[in-house]
Amino acid sequence: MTVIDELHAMRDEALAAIEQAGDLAALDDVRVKFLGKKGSLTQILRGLGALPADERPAVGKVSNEVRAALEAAIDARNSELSAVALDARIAAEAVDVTLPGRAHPVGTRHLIERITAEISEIFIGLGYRIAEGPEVELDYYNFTALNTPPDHPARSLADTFYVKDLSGDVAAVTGESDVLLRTHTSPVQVRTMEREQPPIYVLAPGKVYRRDIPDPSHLPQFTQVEGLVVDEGITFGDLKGTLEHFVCEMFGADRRTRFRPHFFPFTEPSAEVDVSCGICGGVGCRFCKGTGWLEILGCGMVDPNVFGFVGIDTERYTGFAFGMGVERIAALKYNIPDLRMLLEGDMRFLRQF
Ligand code: 2NM
Repeated sequence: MTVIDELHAMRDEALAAIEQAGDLAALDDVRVKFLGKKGSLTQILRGLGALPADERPAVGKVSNEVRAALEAAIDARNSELSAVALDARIAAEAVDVTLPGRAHPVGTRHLIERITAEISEIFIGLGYRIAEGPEVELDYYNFTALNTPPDHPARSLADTFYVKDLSGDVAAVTGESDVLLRTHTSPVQVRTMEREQPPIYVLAPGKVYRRDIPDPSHLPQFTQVEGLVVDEGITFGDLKGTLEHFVCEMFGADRRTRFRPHFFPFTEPSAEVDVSCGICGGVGCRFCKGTGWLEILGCGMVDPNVFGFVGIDTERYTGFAFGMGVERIAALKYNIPDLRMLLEGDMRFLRQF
């Protein structure tokens, strides 16, 4: 077998191996095996020196042709295998745009927050400002300045959370304390009247605390909105018109109101306000316990004694005030049978609103 025959045999073997290389690594092995420094071509050409000089050019020419043919075949196969590798990578990394997306649950404000804001908006529309104050209050602002005498039952340990001083002060030893969790937001209004001269039109929304055992109609912590107006010539008629407007905005223009005489230490005269039952329209049903009416708030003309504590001139000014429990308003508006459901955080319940 001549050297040229050897070259041709090697070329055919190499072309077959190139064709069979299954991936880029195998193809490179083939290249090294046939064209590398110690590869087949080099081995064959090592015998070149033994040939007669006149045969060498022909062998050199065939050798170059074989190298060129193999390099071309390797390049071509390289392109094919690269394309296959790229296809495989694209397939592996592909994003399936038909897959359903992952839902990101969006939170909402709690029902009580939203109703508090709704009530606030109604009074802001009438020109009121929002006022805030501390939830841990002094007895003076929560009771004394609100004309609530020292022996009033609301002041008892059974009704009010008193804050104990743990520093070892006398108050801690005797159990008496002049610091408490506010039982209504009225102290915010007292602080406002202490600070500002009339005209005063303020709304005080916020958390309040009472020592009640939770049941369907009581919570030891709840949300109140109270309002206060002090100006020249304010009458009970202004109070009625204001609250009737509020009820229409909050519950609907078809609802009626009634004012029943009541007693509060801080207002005189005082009243409780009912709204006609939204279930039966006022004829009486289970929801309104047969009365046709639902109690929604308390109100009255600010007692002159309260003005005395804060230094407002009772000869020049009169005022009215009112207060309501937001959880109770929510329960009436949405027929919620038990106020505790508003605090339990059961999303199946809360998501309805
Ligand atoms: C109510 C009912 C009646 C009230 C009174 C005052 C203040 F500070 F002017 F004396 N603030 N809030 C008031 C009056 C609150 O809640 C049922």
